[in-house]
Amino acid sequence: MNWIKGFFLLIVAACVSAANTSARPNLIFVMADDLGYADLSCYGQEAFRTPNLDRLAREGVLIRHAFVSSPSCTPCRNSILTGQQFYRLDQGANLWSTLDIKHPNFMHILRDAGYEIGHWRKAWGPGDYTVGGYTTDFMAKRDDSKPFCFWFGTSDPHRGYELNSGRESGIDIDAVHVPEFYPNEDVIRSDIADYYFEVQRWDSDVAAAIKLLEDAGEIENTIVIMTGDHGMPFPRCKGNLYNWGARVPLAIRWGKRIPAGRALTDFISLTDVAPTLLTAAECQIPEVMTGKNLLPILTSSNNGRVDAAHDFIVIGRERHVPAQKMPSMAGYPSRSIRNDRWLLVLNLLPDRWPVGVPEGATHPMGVHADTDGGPTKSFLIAHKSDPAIRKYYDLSFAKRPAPPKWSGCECVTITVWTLRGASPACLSRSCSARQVPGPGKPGSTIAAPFASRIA
Ligand SMILES: [Ca+2]
Repeated sequence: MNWIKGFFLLIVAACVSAANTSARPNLIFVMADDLGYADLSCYGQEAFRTPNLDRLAREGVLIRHAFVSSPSCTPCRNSILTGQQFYRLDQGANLWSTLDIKHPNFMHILRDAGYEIGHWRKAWGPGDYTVGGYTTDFMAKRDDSKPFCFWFGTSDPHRGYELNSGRESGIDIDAVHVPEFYPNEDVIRSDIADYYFEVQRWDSDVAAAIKLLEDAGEIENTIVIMTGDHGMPFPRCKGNLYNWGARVPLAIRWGKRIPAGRALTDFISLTDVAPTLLTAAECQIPEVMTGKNLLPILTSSNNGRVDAAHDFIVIGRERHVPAQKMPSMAGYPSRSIRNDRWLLVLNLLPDRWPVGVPEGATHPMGVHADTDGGPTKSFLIAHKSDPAIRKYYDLSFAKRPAPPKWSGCECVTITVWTLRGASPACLSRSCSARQVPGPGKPGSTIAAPFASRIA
């Protein structure tokens, strides 16, 4: 395929040059689009194999508790590029937005430090990056004397799918794992198998890139990070703060620098990618970044939870698509904190529909527009009057509980920020923030409605 060849040529040029001129590592960030955390063999998937992604995990380290900042394409990618939680990025907290160039971006920091940077297929988006001050010459012509940082994006396994492509590729429909929040129906298993088909296609693309690095003799001096931007494009997954929405696969390989064959249970945010790569490239981490350098964890020889402080994660969302009643452009602000045992989700405006109104949304899809269209969504909606199906429909689409009136919650929240050393700017972008005393860090701010709800 020509587009694959084009990517290979770029990588070859970069690999050859880096081998000759720099001891600093090359960096490849391999990101799938809409890949659930459990859908690789190395995470226990048994209906199909992902040998190449498994190999990355086997030759490096597998992270079992990796989470996005926000389970939506643009805010997730913004948070990775900037090393900051999504809610600190102005309108960049939303899908179909922009990223203001005022926010330090690890790719640009690397460029300024002598790295050549580039990307292939879907890196940032969707949205209009030119409005934020970025230009279309992001893919500048390489200087062969520099190491490189390459964002290897794909559009797999994003919808749409070719109907029955999974079944016809040989996937056993009866072996498909149906999440507990769906009925075990043929049409749903087949839909999931079509998604599996694209996961396997992504696995093949990654294999080709890895082989290229090997052929160039650069694999040992390249940090390869493999992950996804949020869960699969199915109801109650993508766009949601639950496990199937915000948890992603994550494997990192760096030759002998990262002891191989390990699996970690530290809670890791993808906002940690930027400070980690900047440290490896001998660059300073901007103070504004809330992510943490993971190299001490990655280069340790331990398994399990290497750093006891990494025992929770913070996730949230604002607007995915404008899925509320027309002409509203509002989203569904919510925040969550989770650890090994618990997930606390705060639905800040529970009168709204969590994935969009049943009909008449601003978004042209109209019906529960935060969820991508497909056979599983169509089945649940078509059978919502059936008592046997209704509970599944409600789990995906019905309104959700209000935040608990829970004294003590504020302490938990502040402790979170203290442990992570972060400086929260605003926990709800949909409202005006005001200063409140924060025992963790002077000057911390949280949003007024959030503070009142947890008081
Ligand atoms: Ca995506």
